[in-house]
Amino acid sequence: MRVDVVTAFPEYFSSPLEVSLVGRARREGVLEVVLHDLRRYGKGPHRQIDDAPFGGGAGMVMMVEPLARALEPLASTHRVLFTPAGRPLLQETIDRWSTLPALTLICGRYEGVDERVAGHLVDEEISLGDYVLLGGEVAALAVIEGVTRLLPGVVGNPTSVLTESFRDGLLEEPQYTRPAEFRGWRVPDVLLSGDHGAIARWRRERREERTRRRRPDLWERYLAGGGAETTALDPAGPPEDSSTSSG
Ligand code: JF5
Repeated sequence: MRVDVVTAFPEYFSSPLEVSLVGRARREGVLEVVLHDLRRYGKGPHRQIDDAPFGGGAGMVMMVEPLARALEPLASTHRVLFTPAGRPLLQETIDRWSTLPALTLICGRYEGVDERVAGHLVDEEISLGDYVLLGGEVAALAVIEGVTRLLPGVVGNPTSVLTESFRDGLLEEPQYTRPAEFRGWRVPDVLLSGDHGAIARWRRERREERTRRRRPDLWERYLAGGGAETTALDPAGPPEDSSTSSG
């Protein structure tokens, strides 16, 4: 997969693209990232990329022309502009993008981006979350990480299974590793019991409790979708419905 990034700060991406699984995916050729320095397309001797807003007001707005010129060779790719005014980034968004041959990530900056960019030069406007950053660079890196872990061969584990836990609509359960006791802080006894049924029930209960308390929005959707009735409690899956099976 190829990811193009349009940014006024290409050096922002140096280390994050070198280390960890993203770095390895790039070295192995599974992922290609091409950085485009927006300043190269800036106006005049100062390579200007922003200007004062029409109608007045504080701050500066990213100009349409530098972005238009930077995006010209990328017109055949799926182009995403990061802005707090976009639709929220979800796992399903990343799943969808991870199957594309080419994705372009455009990093907004300043107090905004000339609306003609969103209107004529991009396919989607996306927000990383309900907070304001200085630029879209962190959002672009979040997408690169999210997409990379779904590319074939990047994560040893079958990733479809990992993403599945998010798709069933619950937060993850608490996890523990050795030692079983540290400073008197004990790992829950059930996890040491060897009783796989009890462990599966405990995990499901912790996931439900966590989701109900921390994410009432996800909890409502989970209940509306049938809750545990429609998701497998154990790897064998739910029992068959005798009224619809052939036997
Ligand atoms: C930006 C105008 C872009 O702040 C963000 C952002 C927050 N969630 N997702 C993106 O991007 C930088 C600021 C102002 C456009």
